[in-house]
Amino acid sequence: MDRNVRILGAPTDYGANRRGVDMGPSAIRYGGLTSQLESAGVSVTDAGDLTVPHHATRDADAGAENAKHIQEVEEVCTALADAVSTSISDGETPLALGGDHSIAIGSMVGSARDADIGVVWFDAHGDFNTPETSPSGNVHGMPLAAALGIGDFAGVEWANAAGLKEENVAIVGLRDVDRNEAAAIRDTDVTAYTMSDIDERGITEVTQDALDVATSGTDGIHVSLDLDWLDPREAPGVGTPVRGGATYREAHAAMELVAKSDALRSLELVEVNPILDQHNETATLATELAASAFGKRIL
Ligand code: 5AB
Ligand code: MN
Ligand code: MN
Ligand code: MN
Repeated sequence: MDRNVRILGAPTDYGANRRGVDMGPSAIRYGGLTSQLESAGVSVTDAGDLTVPHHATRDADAGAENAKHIQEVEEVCTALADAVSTSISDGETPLALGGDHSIAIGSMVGSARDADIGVVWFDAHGDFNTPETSPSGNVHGMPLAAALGIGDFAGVEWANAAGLKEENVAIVGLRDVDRNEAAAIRDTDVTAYTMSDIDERGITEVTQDALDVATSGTDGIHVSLDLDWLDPREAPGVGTPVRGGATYREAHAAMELVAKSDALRSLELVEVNPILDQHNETATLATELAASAFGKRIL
């Protein structure tokens, strides 16, 4: 079946505390996204960027201290959820470009609107904080908890509209998890693989297990790729780099397995920060990994 991919830019940094990640969509496009995707044999429509309220028009201290800019995050995520769900209804596969990882709440809500979905979350971090446990108040450290309805996101019912099942969520590549966040992950039925699991079992086995978790009894999967999943040597252009991440080859191997699963319903590339990047290499890498996830073949 021919796949039609719809690019949806979400140029927001309201969920993070380092400016610049809002330029991710431009950098990823400039890194050759459309031609990479076409080389994977999919047809591409670029829908441009969602409208994100400009910082100059918003109070710098908006939102509670423990969930900063939650109003702006909601605005962006609500618009993204609609765009993702419309794209899927039109028979396409939406590809969301962040932006910080808070946009994942919108992607998941949209992807799950008319279906039961699983999620595979490639990240150095758990993104499982809640306003109570977060050390930073930055919502990009909370999207998985928010979408699962965990924690006191007062007035944030929009976030857990995805109706995700914990048993269908897998996190891959953990190496920087806050103490209370770790306890929260352990308390759930979410499956979490650390970098040590990848060391011991190899990327292929771990990713296949994660895909099995996400596809079991679901209609398809959302794959969320935080570029800080990769080692900072490969992906320096991210706001929260952590040493000891996935290598270039491991990342491609994992994305190739995503393609093989034939279950991909929506994809997102997040946390690319061109201000912190070197020669746009992180953005370019993101485009290559997306091509692998859509089945790019060498032979
Ligand atoms: B990312 C931290 N756990 O909650 C927090 O990049 C970092 O989307 C979150 O994975 C990193 O602020 C969020 C310390
Ligand atoms: Mn991360
Ligand atoms: Mn949900
Ligand atoms: Mn993340």
